[in-house]
Amino acid sequence: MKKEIIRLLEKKNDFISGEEISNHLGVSRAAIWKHIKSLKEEGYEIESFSRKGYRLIRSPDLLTQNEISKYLDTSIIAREIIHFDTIASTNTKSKEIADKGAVEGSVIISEEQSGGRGRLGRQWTSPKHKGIWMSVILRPQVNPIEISIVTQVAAAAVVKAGRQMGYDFYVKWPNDIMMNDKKVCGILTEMSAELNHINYVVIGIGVNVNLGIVDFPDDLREKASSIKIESGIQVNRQELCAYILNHFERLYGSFVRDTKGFEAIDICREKSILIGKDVSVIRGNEVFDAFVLDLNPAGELVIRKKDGTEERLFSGEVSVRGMRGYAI
Ligand code: BT5
Repeated sequence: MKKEIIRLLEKKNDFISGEEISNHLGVSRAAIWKHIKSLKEEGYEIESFSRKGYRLIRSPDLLTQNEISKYLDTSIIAREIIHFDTIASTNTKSKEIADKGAVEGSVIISEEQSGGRGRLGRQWTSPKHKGIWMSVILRPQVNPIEISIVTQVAAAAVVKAGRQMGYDFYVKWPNDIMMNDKKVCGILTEMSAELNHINYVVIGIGVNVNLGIVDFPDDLREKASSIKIESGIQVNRQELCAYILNHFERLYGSFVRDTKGFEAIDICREKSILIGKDVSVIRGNEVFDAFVLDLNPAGELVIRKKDGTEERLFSGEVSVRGMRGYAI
């Protein structure tokens, strides 16, 4: 109901009487008043005068279902959006609710994470209202060994969403999105599976949207950045968030159909910052230098080692560093 009220207020763009709203939506004026009160508590600025009715002055910059759905064009992904003001980690929360049976496509978003996570127990800085910290719950009927491609599907969705808004993103295999050689987004894929059956997959996407330099801890300032810092423009988080989900639904749909994810891999290859570069590969305790030849259709990084042998790297197992710095 609140969503419908917001839509009416937006459409009118002027005062609209309580009577008109109640006629439109078929509920009492008292009920409308209650919903308006609750919207105000959520941060909507709504003027109300007894004879004129209500007028929307400003919607809050929040990643709620009400706000994101204006830009959404999906049928499965984000059919349910659960929004938090603050939470430890959207991936952890997603796993909790997926264990209890949450439907495929459920999206968990938080304005802030107090314990945001990267891979291998690393931390993810997630300050309030500055980024997109979200996770998507998936239940793909594919073999668990195919699933690492989903990270590339998410990366390609972020690249396409960025392109739609005029930003040029690059991919640092397997899970970083870069702007001007700095990390502006990270992806964390986690899975619960049996030997040959997936219970669920959680894809966590963290995008540094409107963070300023001071929002990053000192040790990250060299290698991390935000879209706002790199472009000089305050970015509409709601729009970017919805576009990522829109593109993700299409690319994920085609991955589930053929388990190949060709379009996503093509995008990651086209926008790869590693192909054709010398890198340092970190695999467990082993560190070695290599030259990156390609990203193959299975989403594996094809490298040539110093002794001339070629190897394919699976995303779960390695980190890749540039020779001069984090990126290249
Ligand atoms: C990642 O791990 O890049 C995956 C990050 C996924 C974050 C999302 S937010 C929503 C969802 N909920 C979660 O709890 N997580 C996901 P990795 O490749 O391991 O990179 C982690 C490293 O990136 C850290 O050790 C830092 O060096 C660096 N880092 C931390 N916060 C960052 C930030 N905001 N931007 C860029 N780099 C960051």
